[in-house]
Amino acid sequence: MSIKQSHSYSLGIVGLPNVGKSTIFNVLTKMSVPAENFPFCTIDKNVGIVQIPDDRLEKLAKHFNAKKVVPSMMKFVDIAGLVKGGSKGEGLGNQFLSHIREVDVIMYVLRGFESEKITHVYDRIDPLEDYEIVQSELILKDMESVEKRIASSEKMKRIGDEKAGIEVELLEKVLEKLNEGIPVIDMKHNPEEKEILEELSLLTNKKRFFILNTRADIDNEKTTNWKKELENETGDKVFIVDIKLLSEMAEMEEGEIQEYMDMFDKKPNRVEDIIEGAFEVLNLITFYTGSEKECNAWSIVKGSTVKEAAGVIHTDLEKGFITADVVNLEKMLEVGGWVEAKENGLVKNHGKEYVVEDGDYIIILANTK
Ligand SMILES: Nc1nc2c(ncn2[C@@H]2O[C@H](COP(=O)(O)OP(=O)(O)OP(=O)(O)O)[C@@H](O)[C@H]2O)c(=O)[nH]1
Ligand SMILES: [Mg+2]
Repeated sequence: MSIKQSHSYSLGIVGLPNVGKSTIFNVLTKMSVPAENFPFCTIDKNVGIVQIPDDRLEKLAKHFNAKKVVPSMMKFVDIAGLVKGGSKGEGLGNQFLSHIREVDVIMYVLRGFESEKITHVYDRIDPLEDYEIVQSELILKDMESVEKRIASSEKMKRIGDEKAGIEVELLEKVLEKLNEGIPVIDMKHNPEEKEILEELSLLTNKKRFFILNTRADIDNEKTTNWKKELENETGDKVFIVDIKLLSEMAEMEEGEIQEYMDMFDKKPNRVEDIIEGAFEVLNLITFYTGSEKECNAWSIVKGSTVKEAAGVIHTDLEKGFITADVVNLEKMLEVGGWVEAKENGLVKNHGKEYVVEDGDYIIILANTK
């Protein structure tokens, strides 16, 4: 039985041109060290798969002296900057929007930094308005997709397809709301409607969060207000990130970074904070498996059962699932290991309905023939 690479969730980076998207993409994707233990692969010049930094996995691997360590992964997609009217052929951006159809979460990068040298396409600094512009482009692209789908469903409806009829009715309502500037994710839909909409992979139906790119050493009122306004308007998480600082830190040694960080009263957000943010937005937790041969970290949506967790590792493990022994990884290591954890009654045996908790170390018993 082969071990499947943990399904990697993916994140799409969007924003106006020259706001720091590629810079942050480079910082995020450079985290990987060139050791075979930490697989890193660049699929395309603007797509990178990154290992999730994970202290608990490191501790587990050290405990077992594991030959191989397989962290959980996240895929990042960096696209060209969007501009107003992109959907009508301005700039390059809109044609690249299709590259982020499949991502699980969208990270907006908004420019808050002033610089004479770096041109702003609209010659002013206004992250809130920039957000509106970028979002409008996503909405326009979605309207295009919805209109196309309505046209094809109409045909099916005419030949008596009942489901197509329901779909047309729903999509027409969605189109109307999109036209009012409401992203799909902010509309109210019942589970059946949600399912129909899922299929369309609409850009404004994705979870999202914001990077407000501005200098870390000036904690000014302007930045705080931008953050508040954005949070109020969207209800989503906003990270203040000094992208230039991060890219400078990427070139430094760890000791040097610490010295640098100590200069700030309030610690600037780092790459780990951004990834943690993405995990939170996606509602993901991590569980662990492995021993001397190989230690793995796996990401899974909070609320998943241990049987579903088995499926993340291998479909055969889910199909043949019998039972699982589960212990909190850190508690297990505290008492000295698996045997000690068992002796101390920390290991619990669970059936398929057990809901996995963040930090669980799991041994699955399955009939895989
Ligand atoms: N002063 C300053 N410059 C920055 C910052 N972030 C990025 N830059 C600079 O801005 C320029 C554009 O950055 P990119 O990361 O290429 O921007 P982008 O959003 O990918 O731009 P497009 O690919 O054109 O859409 C580069 O010269 C960066 O060095 C920042 O926080 N402060
Ligand atoms: Mg770029």
